[in-house]
Amino acid sequence: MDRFYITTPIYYVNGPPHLGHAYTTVVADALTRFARLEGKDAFFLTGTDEHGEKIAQSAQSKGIAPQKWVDDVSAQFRKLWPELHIEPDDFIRTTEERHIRVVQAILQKVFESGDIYYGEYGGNYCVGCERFLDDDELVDGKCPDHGVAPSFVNEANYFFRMSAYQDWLISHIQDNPDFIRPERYRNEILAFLRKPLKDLCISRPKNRLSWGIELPFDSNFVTYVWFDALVNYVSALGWPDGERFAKYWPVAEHITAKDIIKPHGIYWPCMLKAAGIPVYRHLSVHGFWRGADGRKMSKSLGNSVDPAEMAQRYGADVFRYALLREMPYGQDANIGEEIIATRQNSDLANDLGNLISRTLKLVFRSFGGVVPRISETRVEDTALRDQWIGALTVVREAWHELRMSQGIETVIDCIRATNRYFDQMKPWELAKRGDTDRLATVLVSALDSIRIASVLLTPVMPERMAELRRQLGLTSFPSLEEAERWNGFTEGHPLAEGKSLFPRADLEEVRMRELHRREAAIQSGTSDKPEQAPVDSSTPVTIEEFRRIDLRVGTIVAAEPVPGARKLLRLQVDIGEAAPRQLVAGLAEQFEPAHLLGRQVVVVANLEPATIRGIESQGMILAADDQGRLALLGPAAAMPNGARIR
Ligand code: ME8
Repeated sequence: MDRFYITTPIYYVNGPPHLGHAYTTVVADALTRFARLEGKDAFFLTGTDEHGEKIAQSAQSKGIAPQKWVDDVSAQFRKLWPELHIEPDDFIRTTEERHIRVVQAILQKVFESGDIYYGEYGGNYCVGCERFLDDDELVDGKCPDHGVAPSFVNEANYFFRMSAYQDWLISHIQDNPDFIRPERYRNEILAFLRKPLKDLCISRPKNRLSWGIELPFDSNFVTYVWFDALVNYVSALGWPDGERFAKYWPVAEHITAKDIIKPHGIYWPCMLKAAGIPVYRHLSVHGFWRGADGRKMSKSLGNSVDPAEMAQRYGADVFRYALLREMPYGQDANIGEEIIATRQNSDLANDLGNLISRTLKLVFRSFGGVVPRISETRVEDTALRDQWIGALTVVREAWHELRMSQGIETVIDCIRATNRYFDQMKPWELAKRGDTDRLATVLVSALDSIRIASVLLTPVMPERMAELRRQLGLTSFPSLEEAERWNGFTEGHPLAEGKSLFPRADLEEVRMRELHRREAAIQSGTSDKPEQAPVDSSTPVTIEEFRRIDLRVGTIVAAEPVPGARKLLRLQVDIGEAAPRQLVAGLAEQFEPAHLLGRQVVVVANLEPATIRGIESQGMILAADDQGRLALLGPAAAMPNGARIR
């Protein structure tokens, strides 16, 4: 039997699970369920990463003993997964004995082979990333992912001779094009590898950090958290001689977001090679979720999405559907409650739900809820069949290549085609006319379509599809083999009555709720100027995208402080329109309102208005920012207000 082994990152327990964690784990769960539809023997691993400075610091800041802290937070992850219909086959914690044993055995093995040595090193350490950053990884002296300056650490430690594996790793990546995918992340890793690879510092002296796994060959040190964490992927399988290891390791596939490709794409393969363990088969990297406003999710912006709340409000299956549908794997995507609700209303209620309810209703009304006998088929019926059967190959390939969003879209396209078929065949009129033969064929075609959809959407919406299959009177575990059969119902097969599967959300209500979330965040926020998403210079903007930004010259005609807001000024800026624009800008710490009057500035004129401290801001003023020291931008010579900047 074909096998399938998938892992998520094991998540840091410095805080409760969030949407990003939920997404990767939903992806792994859905891929596992898809593998089972294909009849594969599948194993899905997730867990928590519980050692290291970051965790020790978060426990300390709460005044809680590290073990108690990690027990509590890890339990929050384990509690959330079933709420999202996520069913891992194992959940590993790095504080478990079964893991500690394997980390120490691998360290000992690599130590004995001569690839671990003692030495001294100084470098910039980011606790958020839990790794030393190279100088060229810093942006304005800060870690671009965590927005803080790393601290310089210089101490004697043990090192893993990673440099010895550089050439081997480059060839391995070149010889195995789908080792790291999608391609842009493979290229990113190959780009890292164009520079000489440094050896990896793999220990921390206990007198600085004791929360970790003791080195087996020197009890004065604990293991560096990444050398500890990555090993979970084999310790959970019982390396070296566990039955699961023999069964599943040869097909290992890791999924992570782009933030941790370096440990997964570089450290881990080198560690495996050094320990004499075959490398994993795939590393599949996805992008980052941003808020609905396109900015990095943050509490202070009120644009974050709480997975437990969404699952409760829409049902876990609808939430999973929205996540898998909205993010093309590998790219960044935006998410917010309105996006989820819109997906529910359009794809699920309008398309799928509508097809199910009108088909079942007619089968009950005209045939007493029993699948009728079909006599003749027409070209429209076979065209519908061909579309569904053709879609199966597309869907299967899409899931194999982690294009779940496309796989889902293909199913929804078929559902839409079935709805069009239904509209054209007008079975309600056939019923009225008493054309029972034709009516039977049309309804059975629709039923077959729904049955195939119930199989193909099971990985995404396991519970709703189980209920749908109950209503279709199906008792078997869904399989792709079943989906390949058209005319899959036998005459006389009874359907079961049931409730409507996909209710509709009131979008007005949803919008109000989102607005309240944002306002509440701004009201309660400590910062007047919300933290900005780091600039993503890896994805170029097109000239058309740039042209969409309407930049104008304007003159500041009024300026005053915003009461109660240390940093904010309320400005009126004439940009050549009938009335000046009102803007709220974070300039108060550096500029006296009076000194701004008459200054020409650059205004983003088509920025979505935002309400800040109850004042509507209708645009934004551009300034250069040197770690908080601001210089306003303006034309080098006086220009008419409203002059366009190109
Ligand atoms: O890095 N969008 O743990 P972590 C999408 N313990 N996915 C996101 C996301 C976002 N905005 N934010 C987080 C660690 N993720 C280490 C891993 S593995 C041996 C050790 C997801 O808690 C995504 O999967 O910081 C990302 O790679 C992971 O959470 C990072 O989780």
